[in-house]
Amino acid sequence: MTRLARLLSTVAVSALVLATAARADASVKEKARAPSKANAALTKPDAKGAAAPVVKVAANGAGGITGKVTLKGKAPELKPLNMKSDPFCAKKTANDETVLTDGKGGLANVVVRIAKGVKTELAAQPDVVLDQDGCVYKPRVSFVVAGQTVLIKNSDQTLHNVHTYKGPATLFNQAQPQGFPPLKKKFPKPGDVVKFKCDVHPWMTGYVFVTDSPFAAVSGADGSFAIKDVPPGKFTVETWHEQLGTQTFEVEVKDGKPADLKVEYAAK
Ligand SMILES: [Cu+2]
Repeated sequence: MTRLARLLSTVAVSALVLATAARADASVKEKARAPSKANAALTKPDAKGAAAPVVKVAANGAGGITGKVTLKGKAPELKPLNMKSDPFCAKKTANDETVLTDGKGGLANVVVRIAKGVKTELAAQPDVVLDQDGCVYKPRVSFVVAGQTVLIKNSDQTLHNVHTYKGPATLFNQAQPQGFPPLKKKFPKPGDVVKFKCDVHPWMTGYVFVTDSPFAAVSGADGSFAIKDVPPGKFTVETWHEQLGTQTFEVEVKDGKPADLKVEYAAK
């Protein structure tokens, strides 16, 4: 009932999605094709002249983009990090998770996002939490909508030093002793990949991908991902992996059902 009430109170776009969800279909095409009648109506320029569908974050489109990222070829062996240089970290264990699979081909930590085709009137978003926990960044890979707050915590009983980079350039570099409150940071530029390092513990690595909408996801342990509440339309989806690079897909979400997207990376 709560969900229904929420749906009824959302924008016209999602109302139309709901109305057509029952006879919905979804498909992924490498090449763009003519939009369906419903899609054409939804992507018509609005009063402000914007061509892309405008969606409030709270609006629940019944569609989505779901799928799985796989690694073709042999996954590298997981190697434990050497954390002996710090007595606190030495008591912890962690692996180098640069390329992380589930052993069955599923590839984790891939950012999947709609890079083109949707505009968002961004409602208030909860902070994204990045924790320094066990002398590693958790999660290793995440995304944040430009302008949204990243809350950087230090849950360890040791000094960390949050050193962020865009490419080779430092964005900020701030010590965070144990017990200190979280740092609150915002990243304004969509498309930026912010790399997190720690000058005290050189093995610590994290990435925050800055998106221009909440229509994004990070593949989980088994490689699966789900971008929810996507309105009907044609979108350019971009995938990003810290070592294996970027790929682009054209995806069409028809009224309602999730479009299925299979993403494959070749092992290096
Ligand atoms: Cu550290």
